[in-house]
Amino acid sequence: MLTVFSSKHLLHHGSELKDGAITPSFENPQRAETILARVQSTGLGEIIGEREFDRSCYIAAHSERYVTFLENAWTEWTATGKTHDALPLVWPVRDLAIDQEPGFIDGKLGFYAMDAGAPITAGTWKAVRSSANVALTAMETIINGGHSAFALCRPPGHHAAREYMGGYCYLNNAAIAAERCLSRGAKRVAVLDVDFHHGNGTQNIFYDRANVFFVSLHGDPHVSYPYFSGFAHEQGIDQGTGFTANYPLAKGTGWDRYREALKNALDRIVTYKPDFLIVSLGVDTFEDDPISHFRLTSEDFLRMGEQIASIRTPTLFVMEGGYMVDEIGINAVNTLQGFENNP
Ligand code: Q9C
Ligand code: ZN
Repeated sequence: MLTVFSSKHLLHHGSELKDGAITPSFENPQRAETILARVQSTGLGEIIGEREFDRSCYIAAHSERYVTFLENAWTEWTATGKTHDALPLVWPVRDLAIDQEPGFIDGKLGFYAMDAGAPITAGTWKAVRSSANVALTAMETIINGGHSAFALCRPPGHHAAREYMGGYCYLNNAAIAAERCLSRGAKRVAVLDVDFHHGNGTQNIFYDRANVFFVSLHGDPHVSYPYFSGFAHEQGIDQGTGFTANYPLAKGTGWDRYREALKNALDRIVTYKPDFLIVSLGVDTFEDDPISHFRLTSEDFLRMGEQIASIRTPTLFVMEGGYMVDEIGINAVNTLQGFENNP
């Protein structure tokens, strides 16, 4: 399988607000480097760099003003004399005014963020743009006839909505790739999100759409981040009704229960008859993940890949989460090898 990767991800390394303290982010550069090393050592396939894409490709999935905010945020932040990472500190919840963009960076950060888990640093925008370009480059090879590809994206994207960042995510790489398929002639695209956390951003972008079927398996939001999204009753709205499917799973879910939910999700995707499948591949469902609580083993990721391959649809894998760095390469590449080995 072809891998697309950009060293520009190294430009992004920041902090997050966790358990009441500012600490180095679990989402660190070593994650992508470890996956890359495993792709190389297993001989998964060719590795290529990313192409440049026009900013209009990002605006297919995000608002123009949000992309402008991301481009300028570091400059506006440092113009106030600050030198450390930017994190938001106030959010427009419920009845507060959301009718206009604030005129100052502190207000903008809260306006365009769902949490304090997506720091803006000096290199963030360059890394974020390269991550989206990695997804677009890999998608392009499938649109042009390839059967599968791996977009080794970092930072991840699935928590990023049309107009906000959060959960380590800025641009929604999977959603941007899905929009690209549609603009290149696809009629229907399915996005299968197997990251431990609900892909609230992808759901938000496609919630009222029938041409993108979004399906997510994740930790029950009653007790798991992002808490405010991913319940089973969220199934889409207007024309999109029935084209979002959520499978919240209990703490401690292991392969037996996961496999059943995945089978059900894949059956629904087959019924939908998508031209392309995009997998938001988070491996934070791993038993030793430091911030999640499912119990999949490294072996289980092989089976997950086999099961995804069984629906015989051109498939783009987009890297999302996974924080047990020691095993992240094994788990991500096991999924891809499982997919390739399916007879
Ligand atoms: N105690 C992704 O996997 N922090 N983002 C949760 C739980 C945010 C995860 C803390 C986790 C975001 C792409
Ligand atoms: Zn995750």
